[in-house]
Amino acid sequence: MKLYHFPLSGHSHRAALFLTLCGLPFEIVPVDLARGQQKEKDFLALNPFGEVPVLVDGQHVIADSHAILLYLARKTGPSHWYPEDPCTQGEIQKWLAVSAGKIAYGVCTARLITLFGAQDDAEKAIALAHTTLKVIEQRLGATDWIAGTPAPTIADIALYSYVAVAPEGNVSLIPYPAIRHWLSRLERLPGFVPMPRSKVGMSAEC
Ligand SMILES: N[C@@H](CCC(=O)N[C@@H](CS)C(=O)NCC(=O)O)C(=O)O
Repeated sequence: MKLYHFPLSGHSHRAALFLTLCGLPFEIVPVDLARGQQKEKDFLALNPFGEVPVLVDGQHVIADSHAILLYLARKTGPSHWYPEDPCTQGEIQKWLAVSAGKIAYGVCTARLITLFGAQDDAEKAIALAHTTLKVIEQRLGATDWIAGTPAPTIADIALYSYVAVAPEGNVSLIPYPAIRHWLSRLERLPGFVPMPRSKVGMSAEC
């Protein structure tokens, strides 16, 4: 399998993290977002939206980080990553939607501003980040894994990357002890690979 990837992208990281946690061999194909490689013809043929990550598995091309998580979870067969029962699947889908929405427009956008100088409303992104983290904190105060399962699911993987680097976007994790414990639990899983850290936002201070 080939993973088209940009190292500072949390969307790319969640796909790479899941591949390594599953012990699946893959080759990284770097896509230089700063150079606009994602908008070149060859890449657009893989993903017309011009975004990483994209997974290529033989004839199959899967764009979108959440689609990749689901594809890999189904490809590797039944497991704790995506349990069969409909209630858990519904719960997982709910958190994948949080990842694609509130996490993308909250913690992720706040970091895009500090790290890449994105023209966006930092105050609004940071406010959404905290509203979202408060809900996640409450949930993780009651269960080890976000979908309420005894073992991690792809919903935990989807949420991990941008939450882990939230301080880079000036979103402190100090008020969220349950989230910090959950991050540590994920980081102890065999095959874990870290999200690259950058000295921006609050992370510049430590
Ligand atoms: N829905 C997509 C979003 C992916 C995304 O936003 N990728 C960003 C990097 S983090 C990207 O490739 N941006 C390049 C651009 O917009 O030009 C997913 O979940 O994979």
